[in-house]
Amino acid sequence: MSTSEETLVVVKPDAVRRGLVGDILKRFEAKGFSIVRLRMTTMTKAQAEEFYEVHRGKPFFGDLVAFISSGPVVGAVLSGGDAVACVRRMVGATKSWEAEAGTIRGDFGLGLTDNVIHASDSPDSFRKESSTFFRNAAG
Ligand code: FUP
Repeated sequence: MSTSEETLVVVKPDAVRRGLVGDILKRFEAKGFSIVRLRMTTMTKAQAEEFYEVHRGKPFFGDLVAFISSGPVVGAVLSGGDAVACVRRMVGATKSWEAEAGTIRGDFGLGLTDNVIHASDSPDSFRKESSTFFRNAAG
């Protein structure tokens, strides 16, 4: 039996612009995860910098922050068995062109910074990222 836990996914601006929100979230529901929190928002630059804090100082940090705050994103907290690891497997490899067919990045994108979706990589990241993402959100 897997232990129930929560994780955060953020459908990135490239995927929102392309009208893929429904197709992407549907996969998590079909798998058996429950969407327990949902928010569409455009991140401020400061919020984006905090969200990607672990990457501060890396050469791609500026482009990453500019991209994630370039338009609306949809964040969802997913709840279910082994959510962090299972959702990461469903999302696929960071470089979308290398991601396996059947994964979200493998099926919907070709980018690196613009790689369709973000998913927390640990329970600790989930706590930090969701607190940043949902700050000042109603509900
Ligand atoms: P992932 O956990 O799969 O999202 O991947 P990483 O934590 O390694 O990367 C975080 C974000 O930085 C991703 F959106 C991809 C992006 N990135 C770049 O834009 N350039 C790089 O060289 C590495 C990562």
